[in-house]
Amino acid sequence: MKLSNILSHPPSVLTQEQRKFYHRQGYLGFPGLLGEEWLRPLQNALADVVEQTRDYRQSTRKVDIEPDHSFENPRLRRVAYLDELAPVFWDLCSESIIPDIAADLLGPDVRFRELMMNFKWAGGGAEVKWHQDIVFYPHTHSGTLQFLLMLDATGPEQGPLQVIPKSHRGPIFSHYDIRGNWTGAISENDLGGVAMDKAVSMLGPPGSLSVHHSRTIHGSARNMSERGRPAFVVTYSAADAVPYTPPAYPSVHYGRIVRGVPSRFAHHEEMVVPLPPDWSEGYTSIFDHQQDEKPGHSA
Ligand SMILES: O=C(O)CCC(=O)C(=O)O
Repeated sequence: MKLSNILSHPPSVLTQEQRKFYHRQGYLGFPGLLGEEWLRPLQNALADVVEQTRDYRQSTRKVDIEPDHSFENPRLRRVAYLDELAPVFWDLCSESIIPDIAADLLGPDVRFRELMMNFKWAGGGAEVKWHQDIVFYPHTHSGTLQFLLMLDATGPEQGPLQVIPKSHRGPIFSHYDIRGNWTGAISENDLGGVAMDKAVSMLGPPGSLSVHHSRTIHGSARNMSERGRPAFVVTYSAADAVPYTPPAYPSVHYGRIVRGVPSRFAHHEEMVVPLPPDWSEGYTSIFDHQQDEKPGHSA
């Protein structure tokens, strides 16, 4: 759906000004948006997941562990397919205000893509290098977006999500190295032309939510603080944005309509998008792919 059509639908939860800000800047922040009625059950369900994975010795299709993960000191990097693991996780994706915001930004018909948790533990939780999501899951147009919901308070020293305003209007970068290996990150060279000094950190109390456009450059530094930075990562697409590569995390809810109705048309936007590797046989996580790269987060 074209932007003018999106904006002509009355919003359900955002102001028209917020919608315009998102489309101009490529992101929006909602400090402290979700309250205890959501956070408490989410925390409990997540604690169960951590308990059940204490004895993991290696990463699996669903659970990506840090190298020093142990029973006594669990350090998960990411748990994917979360929407399958407890009803409250799927409720968050389908019944909360989050899909309402997605519908205000993408148009009324919205598909769910995936839900995962990036833990970013205290004392060194992994960096996410600068990247653009569209390269991980290209669609016929760029109407996909990613939310981060902060389970705990997030300050500047915890490796918060950072976004580069207006970068969704710039180039789509390769995310491959010069030898043609997938890195899942934008090269230092390409970042040289980006306004990295304009990076905005998404901070706030527990329940803070951010959303960014599929072309927005974003990343986050290692968490060297003494407090973790657990973030739920939820992605959606407009129903008329049709994916043409296999999903990294094909959960049972992948592609489900969460607002509105299925589209009878595909909307195409002219853009050149590097194709990601074929992940139909399995995917671990962005952290795993970015591991081999030199440290990259300097904003
Ligand atoms: O957890 C973060 O800080 C960034 C999340 C992200 O961009 C991703 O997982 O693709």
